[in-house]
Amino acid sequence: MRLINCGKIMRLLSLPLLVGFLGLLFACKGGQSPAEKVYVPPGKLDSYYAFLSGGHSGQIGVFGLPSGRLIKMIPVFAPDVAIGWGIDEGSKEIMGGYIWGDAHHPALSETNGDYDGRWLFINDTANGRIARIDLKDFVTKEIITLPNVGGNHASPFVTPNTEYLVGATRFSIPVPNRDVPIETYKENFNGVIAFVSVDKDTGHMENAFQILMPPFDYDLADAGKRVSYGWAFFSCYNSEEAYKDLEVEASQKDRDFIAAVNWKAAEEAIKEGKYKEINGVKVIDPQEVKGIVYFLPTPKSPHGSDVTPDGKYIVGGGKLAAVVTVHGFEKMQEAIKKGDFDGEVMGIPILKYESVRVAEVPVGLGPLHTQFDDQGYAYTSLFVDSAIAKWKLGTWEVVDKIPVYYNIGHLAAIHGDTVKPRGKFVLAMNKIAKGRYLPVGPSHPESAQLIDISGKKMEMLLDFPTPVEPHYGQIIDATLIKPELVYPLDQNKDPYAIKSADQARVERNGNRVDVYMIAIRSHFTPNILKFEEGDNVYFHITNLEQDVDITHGFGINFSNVDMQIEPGETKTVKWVAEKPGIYPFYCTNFCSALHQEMQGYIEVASKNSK
Ligand code: K7E
Ligand code: CUA
Repeated sequence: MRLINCGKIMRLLSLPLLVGFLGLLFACKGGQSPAEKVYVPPGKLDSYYAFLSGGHSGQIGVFGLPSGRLIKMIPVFAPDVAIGWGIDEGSKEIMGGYIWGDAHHPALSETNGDYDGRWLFINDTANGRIARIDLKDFVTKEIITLPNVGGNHASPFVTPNTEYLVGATRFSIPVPNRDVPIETYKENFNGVIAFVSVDKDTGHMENAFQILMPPFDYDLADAGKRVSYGWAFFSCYNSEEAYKDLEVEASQKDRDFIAAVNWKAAEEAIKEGKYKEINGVKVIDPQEVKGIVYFLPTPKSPHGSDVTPDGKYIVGGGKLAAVVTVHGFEKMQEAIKKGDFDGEVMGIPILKYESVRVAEVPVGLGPLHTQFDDQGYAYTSLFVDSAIAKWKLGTWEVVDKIPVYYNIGHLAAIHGDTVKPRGKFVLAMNKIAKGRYLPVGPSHPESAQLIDISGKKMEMLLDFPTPVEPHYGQIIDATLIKPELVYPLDQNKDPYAIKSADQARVERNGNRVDVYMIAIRSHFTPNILKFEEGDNVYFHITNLEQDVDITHGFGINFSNVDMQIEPGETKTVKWVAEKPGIYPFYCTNFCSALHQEMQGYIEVASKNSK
């Protein structure tokens, strides 16, 4: 007996089931989970490079996004014993005698206002420098000092065709630096805004010119773009000109400034010889040369200074305010034309606030930095609120807010400070990220958080730790970077390079000994070396490999010598034969099945043994 007609029931059910199943499939596809959005399967590559500054570690962290995987640390201002950065002669010279730096703001080179993937620059707040990393091999190639700049913090933001990198004083000092009483700060101290030119073929940096400024603390900067091309905008606090107890004394005024610099006009002034030379740099004094700098009043102790992708607006993050202030570039031009001034400082006109301000956007507490997407929205980090506010350009309304953990400093969107932001994600770089990871002692790892910005509401996707203190970061489409994977041996122009084992040799000149050595799987030639006590030995080692990722190391026992030599590369390292005895040396980078056999001996004979 059949109580139920199964066939009929199945027919009745099948249509709704099918619809339901398809619906579910569709919903899953459209609404990927956070895990799916950041998952990069084994063997697959990330879509973006994120370059995050390493703060006072003096390095740069390279992360893949969306996975958040740390790919590489690039040593810049600090030694790295694994690769010999700061140990071999070439990198020691680039580091210029310092072993630390405070790296805050990575800046990718730009062409027509968008990242071009050629170079990465970064400032050193501590010792007033800018470094250039070549993205062909991710190696620091050059470090330049900016004379007269005390604490180069507002740096090294690039102009739209990388004509210039900017720099500016955080800690005013006497210019030129000399011994004066600190109490004469107002009379004797100065800030400086610096422009460093970049050779468009080689990337080589030169101090182009500087502008003498009042002794304020210059904080962040951004170059004008599109309509505001030819200008650059520097936030500053401490217009009180305090030199002690800044926490209180530099927080008195309700408004400080964004300094608008017409760098095209400055170029003209330099051509006309309107400068004086201080410490070898051409310096323009705004008391003598007019029309170069203007002050835009900005509440309160502003931090970030960010220009919108269309170049029409300058956004000031009012650190001690609850708003970001938006200035209009056109309004600024009109106000300058009309002479709409409210006094001046050191010959620099202060524009009337009402004449330049377009909006005050009530984003929340402690606004610091602003980035942009491809849909006309801005994203502002809120340090005090520990949140990101999303707001609309043009209507100036806040449309969304998301908490971050905790105390966000900078944030970075994909190409988020260029003329062509790509949207998709914003990365929060949090300063005081308590308890986000397994505890490792009193100092908790800082944290970056990846947020999906493609929808109406921001969505938190991922947490990952960042080395030391991430200040700024920039995120670039990975297809724009095409690193070289080996150095072609036939193009190796190092004066100490040798191209085959039969050129290997030892040359003595007094107590200077030059060793021309090759490294190739799995031996060094020569590998038995005899020196005399007191010899200064220069090892010039060429890695003859042309296979990808076959790197050799060279480390000497009982010494500070270690370095890594990449395929096709020559490096020189100095070692002093201080004491008689036997010194093994070996390849420190695992390179082959016989890596462990890749070794040699140095014998140092005592002076009186002959
Ligand atoms: Cu940490 Cu750009 Cu030095 Cu802001 S800076 S937070
Ligand atoms: Cu060469 Cu290990």
